[in-house]
Amino acid sequence: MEPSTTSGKPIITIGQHIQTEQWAHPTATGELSWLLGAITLATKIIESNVRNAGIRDVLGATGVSNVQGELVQKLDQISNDTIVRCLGYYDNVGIMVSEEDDEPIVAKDVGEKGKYIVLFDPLDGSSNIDVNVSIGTIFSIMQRRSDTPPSDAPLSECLQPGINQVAAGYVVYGSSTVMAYTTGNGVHMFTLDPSFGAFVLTRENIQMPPEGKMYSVNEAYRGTFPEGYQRYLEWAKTKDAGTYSLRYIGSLVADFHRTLLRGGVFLYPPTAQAPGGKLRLLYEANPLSWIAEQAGGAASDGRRRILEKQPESLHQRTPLILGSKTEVERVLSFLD
Ligand code: P6P
Repeated sequence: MEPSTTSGKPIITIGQHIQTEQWAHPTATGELSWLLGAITLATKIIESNVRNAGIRDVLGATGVSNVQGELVQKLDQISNDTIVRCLGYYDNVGIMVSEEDDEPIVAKDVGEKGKYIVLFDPLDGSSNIDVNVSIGTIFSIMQRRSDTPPSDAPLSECLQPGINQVAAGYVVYGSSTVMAYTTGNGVHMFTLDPSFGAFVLTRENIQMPPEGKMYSVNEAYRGTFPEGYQRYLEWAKTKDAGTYSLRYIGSLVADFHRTLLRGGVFLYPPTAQAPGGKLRLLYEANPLSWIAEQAGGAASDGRRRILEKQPESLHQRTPLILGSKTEVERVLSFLD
């Protein structure tokens, strides 16, 4: 049974867990722990806005579009501002990269002290907000590679492959609010207890089921997927494949959270509308791919491991095949 605040089992908050992780690294300075704590604070504030969206005037669009060409929802902007305000004014955050901002954000020029780059999608799936479908926040943390002042940092500092991440996580605002994170020492999951506003440990060292008879894809675009993907989807419907189910929420964090816990595979292939894929490499694919791998899963763009891709631009998109190792390998076998 999962520990909870009433089961008599230990009550461990995410702050205590992060601290324990830090103590396991004698050279750790505590800065990353602080950073994860600031992100946790931001997601609690976002959660409060999401839960009250129908009551507070935060539903609907702002009327402006972001760098992705998507209409920015009010909650997108509020969530983005919240993360910047919780993170941006501390010396260990040098640069932030957000889905909502064309350029990197340097909230405070802290000189060579700003050792971390925080990359995030403040509210993924926001088109679902107005219809009460689960949405989420995704974050990735890297270290800067030079001691130039952040405001003079070349863009290349932000364009690091996913293998360089030092921490990654997501929060899914669903029937409950759940955060999962990794610092490279397994994947650990926490549920927000709204009665006292803390994320409490509910699952430690999560292992994704190695197989799962569930695939998650928007089949409406099937006709424009590359042929190999179409062959996989045909196969998945045959008796040879066994009984696969299709589950697609249309909110990446929710579809990934289910895949992490139940197994299966999420895929967003190249389409006619998005020939390079739709999902963003730096602050969607990289963090979720690292979490998947840390949980024993796999992540590919159809040709190579997501975490080894060298980003060419800040908001670069990528095809994404993400989930149970066996299921990802099965999809790849159709693409050869
Ligand atoms: P489609 C939401 O807009 C999002 O960025 C992801 O959360 C989700 O997985 C994907 O787009 C859904 O895209 O084209 O199926 O609506």
